[in-house]
Amino acid sequence: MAFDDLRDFIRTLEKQRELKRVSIEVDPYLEITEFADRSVKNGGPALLFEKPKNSKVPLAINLFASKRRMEIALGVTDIEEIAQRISGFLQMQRPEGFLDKLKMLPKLGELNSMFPKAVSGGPCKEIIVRNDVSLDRFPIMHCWPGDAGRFITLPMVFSKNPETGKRNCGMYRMQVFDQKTTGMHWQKHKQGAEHYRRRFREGDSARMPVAAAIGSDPATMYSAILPLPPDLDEMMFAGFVRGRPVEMVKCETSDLEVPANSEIVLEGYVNPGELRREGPFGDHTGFYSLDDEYPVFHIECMTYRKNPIYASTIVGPPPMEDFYMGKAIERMFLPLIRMQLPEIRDMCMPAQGIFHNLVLVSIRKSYPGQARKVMHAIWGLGQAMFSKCIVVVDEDVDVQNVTEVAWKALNNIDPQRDIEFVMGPIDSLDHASRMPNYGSKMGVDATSKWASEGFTRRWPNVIEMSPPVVKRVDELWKRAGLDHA
Ligand SMILES: Cc1cc2nc3c(=O)[nH]c(=O)nc-3n(C[C@H](O)[C@H](O)[C@H](O)COP(=O)(O)O)c2cc1C
Ligand SMILES: [Mn+2]
Repeated sequence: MAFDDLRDFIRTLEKQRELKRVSIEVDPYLEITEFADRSVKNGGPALLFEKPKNSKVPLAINLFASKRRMEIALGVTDIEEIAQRISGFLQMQRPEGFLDKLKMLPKLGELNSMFPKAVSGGPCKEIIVRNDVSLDRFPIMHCWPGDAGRFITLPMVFSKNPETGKRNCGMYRMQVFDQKTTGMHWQKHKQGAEHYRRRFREGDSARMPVAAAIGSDPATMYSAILPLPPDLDEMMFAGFVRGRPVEMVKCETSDLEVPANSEIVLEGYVNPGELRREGPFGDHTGFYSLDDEYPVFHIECMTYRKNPIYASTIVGPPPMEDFYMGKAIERMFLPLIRMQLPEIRDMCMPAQGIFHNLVLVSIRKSYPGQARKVMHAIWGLGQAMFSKCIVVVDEDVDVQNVTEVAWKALNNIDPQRDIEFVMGPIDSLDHASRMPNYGSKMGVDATSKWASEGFTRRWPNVIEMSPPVVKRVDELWKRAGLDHA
């Protein structure tokens, strides 16, 4: 079951009591943030603001802001199902006989749904505006008091690799400078920035076409945040997840393509070398990220649906919607990581660590120094390079239980021996690193230490009651009348 578009998703959420309409007027200047923040922190529903102040366009927020809504968004009862489907592909073997081949058919069908389908038109073309482009039509939020202005926070930003022609889609916030100009906050390490750099380096001074689509079916929207390898099309991943190809339609002003079911599409370009101050912005970290220079996005054409719905999110002190989006990434990408690092049992990025500030990893240790090898491998793996503190524990530790990790890890370390610092790339949002984008990271080997690792003392066991006694006391407990105490 794949959603047709954002509206279809909203209808389903509403039916399942996961979305509430707000029919009173609420201001996109700060007020919607306060609503959304309270709702996500209280385990509340997604919100559809029908009357954002100064706009005729309704605004949807917190669409992905719970475990349950992430599952609905991706059409599963548990995110692990997607992880298992990915594993299934990775373990696919040459079919041996007819039966094997038959069994593979559904898989081939799944493969088929991965490839985006080019269509010649679609809902996002219902209204085409070229001459009086104005972002003022949309209820773009001013999220936090110290923000530099209004920001589009949930866009799917499309660009093409100038060398390979491959498409990329990333979610990069866009600060509104005026009615037809925004910032383009693709950070240094992201694919949009790479496309931009490549053009610039080659001395190509021509405009670089960019399109931002806002609001689509949820799997497609979600794919924009996935840390996929460069040149791997997010639209393929979206098609795989939803089990139905993403329909793509050509832009009016460039040869970029966008999801045909988008609510709103902003078409335009960035000029190589043209930068402008962007930020500050109340960010994922829960702090305001500092202002910095980013490219400028010039909008030439807007296309949108009749009665469009504007999709938005806020980030800020955790847990926010982005935590639930990030948690699903953690679950879906585990099998991929385990392909390279099969010793990894589980991984957890707790909310307080804002994705990558704290990565807890459990491993099955088979040789000396393996915990350190795992840290370095993670630091070398795409956006996992941003992992600021990696704590590696033995496989008996449940990394989803942060209390257990703290207890066992803190007992297991000799800090000077077991903590390792490395220098390398740092997330652009990190405000503590000595320089922007460059600084230190910490790995903690909290596994039990072996003689082959130079540990000459004996290693103690964790205390556990013997099972027969536990069983006996289960009974005695009741007899002692303590059940109701
Ligand atoms: C709500 C939200 C907002 C985001 N804003 C930005 C942003 O402004 N700049 C950025 O570089 N990454 C941002 N990200 C993270 C990227 O979307 C993410 O790193 C993605 O994998 C980048 O895709 P790419 O590898 O194709 O560049 C945001 C993520 C979320 C969930
Ligand atoms: Mn990408």
